[in-house]
Amino acid sequence: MRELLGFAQRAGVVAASGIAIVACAPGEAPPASVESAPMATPATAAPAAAEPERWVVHGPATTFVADFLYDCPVVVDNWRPGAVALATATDGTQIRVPAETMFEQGIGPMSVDLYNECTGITPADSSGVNPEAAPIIEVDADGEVISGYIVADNYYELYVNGTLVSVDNTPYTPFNSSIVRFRVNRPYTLAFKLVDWDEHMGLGMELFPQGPESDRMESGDPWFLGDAGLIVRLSDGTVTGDHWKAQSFSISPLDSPDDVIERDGIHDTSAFGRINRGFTRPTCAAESGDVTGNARLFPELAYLPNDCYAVHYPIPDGWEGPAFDDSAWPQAFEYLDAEVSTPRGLPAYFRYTDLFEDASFIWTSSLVLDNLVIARHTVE
Ligand SMILES: [Ca+2]
Ligand SMILES: [Ca+2]
Ligand SMILES: [Ca+2]
Repeated sequence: MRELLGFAQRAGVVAASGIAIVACAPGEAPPASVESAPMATPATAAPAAAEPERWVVHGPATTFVADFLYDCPVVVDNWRPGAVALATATDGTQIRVPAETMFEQGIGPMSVDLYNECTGITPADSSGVNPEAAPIIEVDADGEVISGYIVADNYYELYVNGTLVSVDNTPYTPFNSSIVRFRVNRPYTLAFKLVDWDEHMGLGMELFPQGPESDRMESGDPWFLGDAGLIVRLSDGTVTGDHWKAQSFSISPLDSPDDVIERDGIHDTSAFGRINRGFTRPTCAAESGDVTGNARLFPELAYLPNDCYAVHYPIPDGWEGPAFDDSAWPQAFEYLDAEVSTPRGLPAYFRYTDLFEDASFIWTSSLVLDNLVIARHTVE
């Protein structure tokens, strides 16, 4: 992840004007279909056909369902729209990108803030943090109360033994962090749905600040490959690490769908190696001299399609529950703090590293290309 300095003024203006709620890409009709857009579920989108092993999408999704899901009420340095779109796969299946989320459906419980610039909850350090600020979500009435802290780039939903316990209240940016409490008996299974959000919808790329309001003109990058990460520590000592399972269900941007192969239950991009932010971008996402990008907030820029691919997989039923068999899934990969962000870029974590003692950031083998990930761990 990187910061979006200079974005604040523009974002504030747009939000205050109310225009952004119905803003469209140049030449695009207003989103009259927003209310009636089908909640396409890959697992059920093609009931008459055999379940496809994968869906391939070529180019960005251009059918927008929502221009932004979250409107920060104050001006912050790093606010992004959190749009949702429908991508059409080569077999005609429509896939909601970057993901179907409980946030979009308005289903909670919404997360309680550890750090959130939009709500003004920004303790200077962990001494100002009260884990009891979070209500106790009942999984088992006679269980043990567990509290904990979560940082996810960009979005998470947490299930405990199949019960939805916390929904990230900020789907894209600014980068926030959360407090969670729940009551449960052991063993219990933690299951996270994780989304690395994007602005080239469905292609896993961000739009870095462009245009006269940006103070980062020189580093503005209309095809920035967004990266991800999850770190969790619970009061019973449970921490994220490579003993967790993590499987990817949406992989982009790719020069070819053949860059992903299915191997022993893994949606495998290991030919690229372990990928962090140092990843050399695919040719399809290479920077060019042209000003391009999804200019939804910068209509002076052209919206140009590109030649990248995305590969999507259906999320299996029951993924959130304790009975789900994740034995064939790959182990999670650990990432160093410095591979994920910086103290300046992610105060939601770096101010409170003592609350995450012994925990590591995790993701799949690709911190960059894997944009919809399920991570699971059972606490015995
Ligand atoms: Ca978030
Ligand atoms: Ca991200
Ligand atoms: Ca990404």
